[in-house]
Amino acid sequence: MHQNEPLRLHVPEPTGRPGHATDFSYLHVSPAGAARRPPIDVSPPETSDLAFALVRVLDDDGNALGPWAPQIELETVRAGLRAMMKTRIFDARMLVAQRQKKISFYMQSLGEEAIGTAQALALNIDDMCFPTYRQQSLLMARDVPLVDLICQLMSNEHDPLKGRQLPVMYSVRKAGFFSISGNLATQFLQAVGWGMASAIKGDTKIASAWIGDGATAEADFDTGLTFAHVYRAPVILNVVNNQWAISTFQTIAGGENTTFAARGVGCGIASLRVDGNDFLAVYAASKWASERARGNLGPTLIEWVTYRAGPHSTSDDPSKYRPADDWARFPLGDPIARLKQHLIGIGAWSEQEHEDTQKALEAQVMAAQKEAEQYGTLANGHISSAAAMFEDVYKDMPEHLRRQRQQLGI
Ligand SMILES: Cc1ncc(C[n+]2csc(CCOP(=O)(O)OP(=O)(O)O)c2C)c(N)n1
Repeated sequence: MHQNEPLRLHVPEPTGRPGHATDFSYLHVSPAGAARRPPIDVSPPETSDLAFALVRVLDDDGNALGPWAPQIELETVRAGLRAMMKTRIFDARMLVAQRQKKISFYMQSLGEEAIGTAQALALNIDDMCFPTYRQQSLLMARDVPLVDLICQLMSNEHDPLKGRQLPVMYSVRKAGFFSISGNLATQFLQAVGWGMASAIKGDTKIASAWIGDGATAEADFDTGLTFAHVYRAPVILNVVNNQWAISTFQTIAGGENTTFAARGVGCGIASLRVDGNDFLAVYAASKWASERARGNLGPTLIEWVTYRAGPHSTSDDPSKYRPADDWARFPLGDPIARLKQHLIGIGAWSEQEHEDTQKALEAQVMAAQKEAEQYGTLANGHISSAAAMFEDVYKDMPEHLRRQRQQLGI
């Protein structure tokens, strides 16, 4: 033993940096079909191995393998592919709109489209999702009108949120999409409370909580796990591990030599680590967790292993902190390409259909943007009335806000 050796602080570092390729062996990718599928009434400690494994269905050739291959209608899978494609097209289009100064800010979900899409299709429409800013695929899968979303992004006269929120911070109650907040992790704990309320009322709806790998370092994550475990809340606890939180690698949020799924097991929660770029695995694991929740069997934590393929936001430049070709080397690939390959392989899709769908969705997004722009863009000043700025701070406007509004002469 080196008794007198000076102590050192360990600061985790990614293996890859600009100009130096990432070594992705840290992901411990297992083959498709290898992970076992326990019964839904499994006790949480018995999921320990699954919290360190990787549930996968689609292999590299697009075959669906193993016990997690879901019972799913072909039409639902095709709808899933379309929703993923729509998400990506919408993201690309809005990125351009931000560069053209029509909107002030945008966040893409490139590479993560399967997670929200497949879970939305596995849930009921009245189950409430508590998303972060990177689950627009939930909205796409639930067919929320694109015009409403674009009006929010443009903060124009038809913005459902009246220009009060940063672009992307949608709120679509009737589509089971809880108001996004910029404060990381807060919604994770609130989702647990919503699930508890559903149980207190004797309802049948469940909640779906969302958080990124970085935000798991917030205290609300741990508090959420404690409450979910103690009250056996009907909630799916989704951790999207896309490897990065802006410029910080997931190891600095606690992912080194362990998994985020393992955190659930330690708190007495059934936990799975799943290939987040595998639409069929996402659907199957989400269904499994929803059946547990609906059957009063308790919460499930699912770590979705994926990769944030784009910049963190329109304000970020990833070339400063990670290799430019990182996504191309990521072992779990592209969720859209993988599902496309699977569907073509079973004769349920074709290159032609893909191309036609791509064109039709591009036209749909363009038409929605054109319509939304009629109500104003950031550039032309068609915004909600300034008087609306004072509304909804409280249910009834207090005297001091009334006075402030009068001081503006409106
Ligand atoms: C409480 C709080 N702290 C810091 C921030 C600034 N911030 C915004 S996004 C982000 C990174 C979050 O990363 P992660 O949770 O991994 O999600 P991802 O962006 O990768 O989807 C940070 C630090 C914030 N919005 N709220």
